[in-house]
Amino acid sequence: MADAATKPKPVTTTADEAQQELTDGFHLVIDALKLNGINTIYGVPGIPITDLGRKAQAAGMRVLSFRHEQHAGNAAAIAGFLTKKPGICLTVSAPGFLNGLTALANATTNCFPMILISGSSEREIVDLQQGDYEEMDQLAMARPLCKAAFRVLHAADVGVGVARAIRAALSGRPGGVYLDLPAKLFSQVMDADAGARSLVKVIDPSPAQIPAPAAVKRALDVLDSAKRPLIILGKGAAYAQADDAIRALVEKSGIPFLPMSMAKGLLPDTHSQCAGAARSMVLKDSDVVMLIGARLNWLLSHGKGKTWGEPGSKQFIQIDIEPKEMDSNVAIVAPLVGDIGSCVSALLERMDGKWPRPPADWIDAVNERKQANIAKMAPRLMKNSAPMDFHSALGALRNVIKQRPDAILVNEGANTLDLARGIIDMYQPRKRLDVGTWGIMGIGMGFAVAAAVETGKPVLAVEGDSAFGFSGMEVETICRYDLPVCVVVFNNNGIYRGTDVNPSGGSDVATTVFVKDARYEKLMEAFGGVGVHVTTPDELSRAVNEAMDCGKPTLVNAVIDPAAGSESGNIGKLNPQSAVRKK
Ligand SMILES: Cc1ncc(C[n+]2csc(CCOP(=O)(O)OP(=O)(O)O)c2C)c(N)n1
Ligand SMILES: [Mg+2]
Repeated sequence: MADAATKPKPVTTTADEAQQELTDGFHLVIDALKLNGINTIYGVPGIPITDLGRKAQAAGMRVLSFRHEQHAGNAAAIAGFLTKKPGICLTVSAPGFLNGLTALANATTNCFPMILISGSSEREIVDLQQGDYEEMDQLAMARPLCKAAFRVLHAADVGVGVARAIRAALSGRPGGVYLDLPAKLFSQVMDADAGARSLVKVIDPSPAQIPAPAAVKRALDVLDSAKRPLIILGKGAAYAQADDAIRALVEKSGIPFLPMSMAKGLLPDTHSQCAGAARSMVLKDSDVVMLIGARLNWLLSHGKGKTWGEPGSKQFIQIDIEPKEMDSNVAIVAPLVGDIGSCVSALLERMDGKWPRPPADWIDAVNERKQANIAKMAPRLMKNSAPMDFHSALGALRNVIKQRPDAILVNEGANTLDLARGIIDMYQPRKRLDVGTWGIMGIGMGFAVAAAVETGKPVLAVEGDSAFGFSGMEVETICRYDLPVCVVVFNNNGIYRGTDVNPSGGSDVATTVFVKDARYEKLMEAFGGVGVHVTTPDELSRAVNEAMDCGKPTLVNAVIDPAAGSESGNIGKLNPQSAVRKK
């Protein structure tokens, strides 16, 4: 049955009684989402979906309006990552849809389950290219950028359309799905009972995928043969929410582990087996590497080259739900295909009580390197000087998270990202949300909003000044919903640095620099939040601690030495270099 609150308004006259038994496209979409436990929508209103948002709110859903669809889309995507339910982004046709599409493509690349629902214009006019209001063949545009794309033309198909979208987003490797809802659909009416019967509650949308016993044995045989084993945890492992099993596997095996960025905290970064501080060494010197929900893409130098030591020195075991992931870059000697929870549990079951610890010389070598690197870094994190550099500012924020391990850290930028990833230890799973596989700028405020909404925990967003600019207007959204978000802008006057000069000597500034000494905190004040300007690590600590304690929307403008950063942070070597010296 349709939810009482979502039915058309009660009517009293006999003539209208027939009305009471009707439902329409608007209500069917809302009922279909609610039936599947989806209660939050992130979007931007406008023709033809304004009323859908209103009616969803009236039906008890949380409908959060943003200032730009890309940020609503990013919010939906990270909601999907955090909850294992598809996050919903709702947009208008053509331009709104396109604004949401970047987030949809990014979600698909990062394997976050989300559904972009966009209203669309009259099919008959769009297909004849007769120039309709916001005309665009959205379904065709979306298809190559997501896992699946569907259009619903008839009210009676809304239930199946929503069900297919949910199943496509969640099953196997999760990702983005596009659902096209033409304007005409919303006003289509049908019998309310038939409508209710047409809805589909999706049963077991991400079924367990059990690995083959032979594949489990093969993986354990390879692991057993290792002299210098390493486990790499990816964000797939974080998404899986198999935290206890993963921790048990790591601890039972005694193998050093390396967390990828968004897998930090799956086991605490301070865990004795964490090899984060000896990253270069373990990648180079390990002989057997077990990847758990981590892909051998550019972030791991494709599993080859100098990073990985002598060619042919490595054997890879890979756990992934997607069989096509295997051998994507280098040969995988022991592919273990299945969902991460099932695979890790299967490995654990077969590792009997006397599983051998890795050779002591390997563990000692890793620990030695780790301690040396930690000791080298320590004094840089404790400097209390003005202007701050990245290390001293991040040293302060590191303590904030140490004292609040359940807070969520959102992070984007270049230096601000790469250095924060190394310096700020994480202690709990799924607490670090960042630029992901694409290194995309602009996720900041969207992720921060959804992190606060979905978890109710305080959020600390550590943002390069350039990165912040991509989604900065959403501070109004943060204030409007009064979310416990503290944004820290690392203000070094530009992209990577604020010191570049225009090589032509002309009056335009260099391409990478911004207005000097900008006061970003005033943006937050404009909407009733708290703005603070800080120049030392002590001031930064005080301001952020206060914000995190009181939960008021806060923006801390943290002045960073404009000369402190390096080109592209840690990935400068990816910039193409030409032998030609011409300017
Ligand atoms: C959507 C998008 N556009 C552009 C880039 C290129 N890019 C990488 S990092 C960055 C900004 C770095 O500056 P900032 O955020 O201030 O960090 P800093 O190094 O100064 O701390 C840009 C524009 C990108 N990654 N994503
Ligand atoms: Mg900057």
